[in-house]
Amino acid sequence: MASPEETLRRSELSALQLERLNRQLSRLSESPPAIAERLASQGVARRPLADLEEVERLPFMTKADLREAYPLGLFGAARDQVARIQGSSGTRGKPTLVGYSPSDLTLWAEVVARCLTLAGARPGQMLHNAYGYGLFTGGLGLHAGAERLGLTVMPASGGQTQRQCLLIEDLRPDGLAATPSYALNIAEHFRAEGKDPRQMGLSWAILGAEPWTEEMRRAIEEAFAIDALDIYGLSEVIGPGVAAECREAKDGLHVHEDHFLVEVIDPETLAPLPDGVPGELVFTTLTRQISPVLRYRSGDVASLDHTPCRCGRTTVRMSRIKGRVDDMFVLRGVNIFPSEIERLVLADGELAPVYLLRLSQKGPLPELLVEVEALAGADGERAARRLSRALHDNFGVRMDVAVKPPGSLPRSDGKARRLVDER
Ligand code: DLL
Repeated sequence: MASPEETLRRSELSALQLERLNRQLSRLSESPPAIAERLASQGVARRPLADLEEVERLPFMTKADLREAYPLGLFGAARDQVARIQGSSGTRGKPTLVGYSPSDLTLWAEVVARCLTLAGARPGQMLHNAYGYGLFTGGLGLHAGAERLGLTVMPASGGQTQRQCLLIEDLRPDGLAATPSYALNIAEHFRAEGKDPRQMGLSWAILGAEPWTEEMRRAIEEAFAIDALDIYGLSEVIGPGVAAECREAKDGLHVHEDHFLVEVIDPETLAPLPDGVPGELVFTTLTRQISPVLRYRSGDVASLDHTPCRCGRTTVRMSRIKGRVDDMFVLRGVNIFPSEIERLVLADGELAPVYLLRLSQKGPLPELLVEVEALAGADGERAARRLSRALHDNFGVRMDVAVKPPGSLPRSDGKARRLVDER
């Protein structure tokens, strides 16, 4: 069942958002100092906004602001008000840390519970949670949301895939939470043990934390005989729970707009973009007490759709994330996201659903090597030639394809690394 906030009329929702935004702005004009000063310097400190459109007058925040304020500078609260600290993985340099008050943790659990409901979870079911527990928000975020909804949670965390398989086989959970790449890794592990993942009794999975494609969805749904739903979020906004797909339509992720105001902008000109046009997602937290963000530039590329959804919810839907602005690379003048290559690799019936992109530059121009694996018994060389042709037809540029021995490409147990930049 959708919660009442997910079925408000647009006018009611906008009024609620405006009221919450103004409350948040008046809090922010006092603290944290970095945001308060910026608001003051732009002359928007004290006067409440008259309508939501006016949000465009407010300054943006970026990851660089969070890095500058490391460790706790943007929390906007004394340390003893903070019930929990989480962060983003920070593969390069220091992690980005965010804080939660007790009521922020309640809000987080509530939006994750909504996502699980969207995915088809019902109280009394069991969730196998294979998102990593720790600083990363995936494990603890899904855990709290599942408890809130009344599920039994198996806190498996990421890794030790053999044990994951054993627990799934013996406990027969209804749902699986993992990154899409890890879900496939688990399916592969079952098969390697001579077991059919379709026989494990799973019926749905809630997958996210990394970009994935419709082709990947199909591969996962077929592997386990389940419905696979997309969940999106980022620690700077709350963690998982910002948005998720409904099982009824599987057509865009419902954004929990009563807590998160979303915009899409052109990342170059910073101008707002209309529905249907992909651009950078920008979020404002409306209710978070600690680590609030104002027009936070997520770096994620998607478009919005305000048309009503088949499931009855009225919240805006965002498209699947195409990729991160920083993961896009340019090959002979063509802009490419790794996910666009994923589509082609997974559409090939003779290739395994794993790949690694290596970007190098020996001469004057960058070159891309697409590493793939052939399925057992398939003609790898023929598949490589076919993929090479499909890549050329699709992008109009040449890319090299290398078929690696089965099982030799790295498998992920969390966020998969798709692109290795060797330049
Ligand atoms: O990845 C939160 C999360 C956990 C979401 C579990 C979903 C499930 P961070 O570690 O802060 O938080 O990384 C956030 O991951 O800006 C996106 O680039 C990417 N991301 C998250 N969900 C999706 C998704 C978590 N469904 C960053 N599709 C975001 C594509 C996603 N990318």
